[in-house]
Amino acid sequence: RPDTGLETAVRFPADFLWGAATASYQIEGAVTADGRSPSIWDVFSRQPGAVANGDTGDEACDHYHRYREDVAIMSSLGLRSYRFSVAWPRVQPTGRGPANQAGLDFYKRVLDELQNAGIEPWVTLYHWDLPQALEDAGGWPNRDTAERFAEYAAIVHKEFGDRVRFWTTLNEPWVSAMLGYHNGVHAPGRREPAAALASVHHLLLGHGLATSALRSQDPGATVGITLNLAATSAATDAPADLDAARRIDGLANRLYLDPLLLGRYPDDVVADVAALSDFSFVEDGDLETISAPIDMLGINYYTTNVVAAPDGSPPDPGSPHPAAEDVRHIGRGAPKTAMGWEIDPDGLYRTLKMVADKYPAVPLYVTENGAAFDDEVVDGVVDDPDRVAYFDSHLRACHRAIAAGVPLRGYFAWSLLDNFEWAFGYDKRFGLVFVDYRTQRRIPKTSARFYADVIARNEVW
Ligand code: PNW
Repeated sequence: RPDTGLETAVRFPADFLWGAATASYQIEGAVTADGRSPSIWDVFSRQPGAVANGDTGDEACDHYHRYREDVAIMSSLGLRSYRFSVAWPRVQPTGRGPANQAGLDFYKRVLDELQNAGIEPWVTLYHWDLPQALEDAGGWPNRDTAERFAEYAAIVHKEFGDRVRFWTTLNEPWVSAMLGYHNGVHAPGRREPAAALASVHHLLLGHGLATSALRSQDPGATVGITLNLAATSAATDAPADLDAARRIDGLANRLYLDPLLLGRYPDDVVADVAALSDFSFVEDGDLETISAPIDMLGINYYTTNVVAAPDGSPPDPGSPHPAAEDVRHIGRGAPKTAMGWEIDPDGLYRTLKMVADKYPAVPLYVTENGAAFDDEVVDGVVDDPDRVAYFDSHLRACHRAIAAGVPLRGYFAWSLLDNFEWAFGYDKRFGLVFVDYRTQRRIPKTSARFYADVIARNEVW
């Protein structure tokens, strides 16, 4: 990699957990194998116009059949940990009732392979593939889904609890609720703001109930949740801009952090959305359940928000922020990734610092961070200097946070493989490893070599 001579080497703590992450629907394929039933993504991706190019997860990276090769790639990169998700519809095809052993057996095979490779498994119980049968019964706006989730979590933990130390209940409840039920960009594609707010609560409740189920089965388990967080700032110090930042910070960050870590919903956010919901879905005891202590908090970080006050222009119909569709999203003018997301490594530092400063101490992990760029294979090689620079700068931000006292314990690159990037289909490539979807050939990118070197040296140099 180019030696600019401008940066100094930064060394990470000896026990820092280095990994990479994936999610079931994004990589597995084999959507009808061994008794798996449809998830909301199988159904949603078939709706015309829902996903770019009409792509679906039917084959994805065929990881269901190629997991051995994929674990071998993880070994070659020296990953210490691998974060993956379990597909609920493989384990409980209708979202309730007895476990489907054939579905569990797939993850058993993956865990065997990881164990042989000496790679620490990190299980996410829910990364958005809700059994369609539960959506048909009302989905996350329905309180019963939280109970069903806890039951499913207990099944998975009972089966794998002896071999898995790290458990994430939910990945990014903000995305599930707001993209799934408010702007409809993700499955199940509903545009019902009141239902989206009920989903927030039932997702968090599901997290709390699952956490307590896991603890009762193994008091020693390391249990937490992953949130996508983004430090949010105002375009100027004008009071109206500051208020816009307060609103978006409330909807994107505090609506999740406050109930989980402080045991209450933020009053200002509840007031902001009062015309949509009276929060009557909150029952006695729910906030105690939701705020039961966690052992770690996962943070997924991609970019930040810079916002300004409404200026009278029409509200954004695609906004993921209920009752804040009029807030203007202003860039900082920084270079963007292929997702159109501005690259702001300092934003990762600010996000970590915000959590550490404003909330009771909890070990933090960056459970996802990465970037899509327009990768190309040239002579069998995928050279991705932009992604190398992205990882380099964001890892330096992590190191600065640790030096400032933030209890950051590990980092997971998103993603191990190029994969099904939700509404963007296979167009957007986030992998350390390139996937040729015609042949399923895997080609580690330059960034994979870079990351392997970082792990081996335990430093960015
Ligand atoms: C995360 N947004 O999703 C997910 O956890 C991954 O599955 C996904 O592939 C990755 O980030 C890259 O997108 C997000 O609209 C999707 O702000 C959308 C948003 C944020 C995160």
